[in-house]
Amino acid sequence: MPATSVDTKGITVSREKDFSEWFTQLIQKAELIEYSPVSGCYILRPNAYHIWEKVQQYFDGLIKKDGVKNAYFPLFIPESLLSKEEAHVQGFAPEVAWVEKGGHTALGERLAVRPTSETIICDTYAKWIRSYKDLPLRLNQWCNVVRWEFKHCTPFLRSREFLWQEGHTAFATKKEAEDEMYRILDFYEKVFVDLYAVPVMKGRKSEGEKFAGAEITTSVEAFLSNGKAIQGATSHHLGQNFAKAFGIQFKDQNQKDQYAYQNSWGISTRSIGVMILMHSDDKGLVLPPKVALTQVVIVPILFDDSKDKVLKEVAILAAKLEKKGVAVHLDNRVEYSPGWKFNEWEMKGIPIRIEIGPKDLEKKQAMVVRRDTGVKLAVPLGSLEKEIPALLEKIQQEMYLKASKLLQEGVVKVATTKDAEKQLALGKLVFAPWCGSIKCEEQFKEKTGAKSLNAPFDQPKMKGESCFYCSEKATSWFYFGKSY
Ligand code: 86X
Repeated sequence: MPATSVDTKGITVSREKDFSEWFTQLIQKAELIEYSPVSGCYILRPNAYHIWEKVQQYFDGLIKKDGVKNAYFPLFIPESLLSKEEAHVQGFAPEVAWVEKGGHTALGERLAVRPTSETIICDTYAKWIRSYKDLPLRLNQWCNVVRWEFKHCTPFLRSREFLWQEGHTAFATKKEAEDEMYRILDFYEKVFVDLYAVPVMKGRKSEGEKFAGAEITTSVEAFLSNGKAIQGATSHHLGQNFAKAFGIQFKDQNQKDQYAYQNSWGISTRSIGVMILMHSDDKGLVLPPKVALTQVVIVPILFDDSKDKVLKEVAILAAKLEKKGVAVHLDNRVEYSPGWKFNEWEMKGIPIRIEIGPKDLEKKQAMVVRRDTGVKLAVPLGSLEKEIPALLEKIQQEMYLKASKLLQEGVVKVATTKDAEKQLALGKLVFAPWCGSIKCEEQFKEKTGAKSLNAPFDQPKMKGESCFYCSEKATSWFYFGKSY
């Protein structure tokens, strides 16, 4: 019997008891991920790839409206190019994957499989940028990147190949560049809030946590119910660091040579992992309606004597909902029991399930069940067309509100290391005044396993607070937490 087949059985551990095993089972049983023969490389199945396509459409629309254009740069980067900017390669070198041969013939120069494309793009920009009239130059690419991780890999969260977009831009002035960095960060926040229903902490990274090639790194970070924070996307201001290394110079209006100011920014398929971890439960995936490939599943309750009537009615309903722009799936399979189907669609995170049987038809109603809350209510058949799109909106909003509450309740202001340790042990994030020194951050991490996440842009007014760790004068309030 299919009802007992292994691959469709529920998740066998609870989220609370074994978070990592729960996640591993969930992503396979919800048919998001299939494992591949290469360790650390995963197959994104249609349920997962659809989410990425939604992010692509949405973010691509935002940046294009802002004036960014898409392009594509090669996958292979010559070693000489990759080594050009010291700070850039430093620390990353062990993760680079290399192509050394074509067939049986050794290449004259090794080629890196792109881990990120600053070098090849800056090399190109140096040829294109001559005058202030060539600026700003703002390109983005949607592509895959490879980083040969040696730590344990996890689908979405840490994989050796992943998909992302990388934006690379050049400006005549620092001000324009910095403004863009913040605008793009706002777009990332919109992806998390509007699509993923995930609230984020938006802010500036510490000196220790920023990208070494950048002057300022900004990020959005999410907070999960296991007490851990996770970075969602980053937007960097590179200053003139790369322009100097790659000779990106232009003549300004006074015919004076200047180095361009640059940014780079990215969001990856890791963000899908953040969304899954944020919302899902012991029954499986919970999808925000905005990213669900199937938003509504209709499960007819079939008996021999009323089968035809019920099937006719659900087909009419499915067509009506589709016309309203709802992504509907009609589960007409006769080989599976309704209960079995309910479990399957719950596992897959479908936001709404509609059940219709002969008794419902008599009462001219359907049972509507929300995946996020489990709440079940009877809705008159005639109202479904109007009620279902409204309910999808409501689910999207309430998933966001629930996650916001978790974040709000998860952040605690602290003044001392002792306070911070106590709160972290309780699974909280801490918000603390900090002097900003790398030494404090390192020692605190040693002690607690928590690092700085970011400093929000709208800071509480400083009233001469001292650093929560070393008691020197604090320079800004930072979020700290255990993180992925
Ligand atoms: C840093 C910086 C930046 C564009 C982003 O964060 C968003 C999109 N790039 C990426 N970074 C590296 O520069 C890097 C370089 C090498 Cl050589 C590597 F093997 C791994 C890397 N990882 C991150």
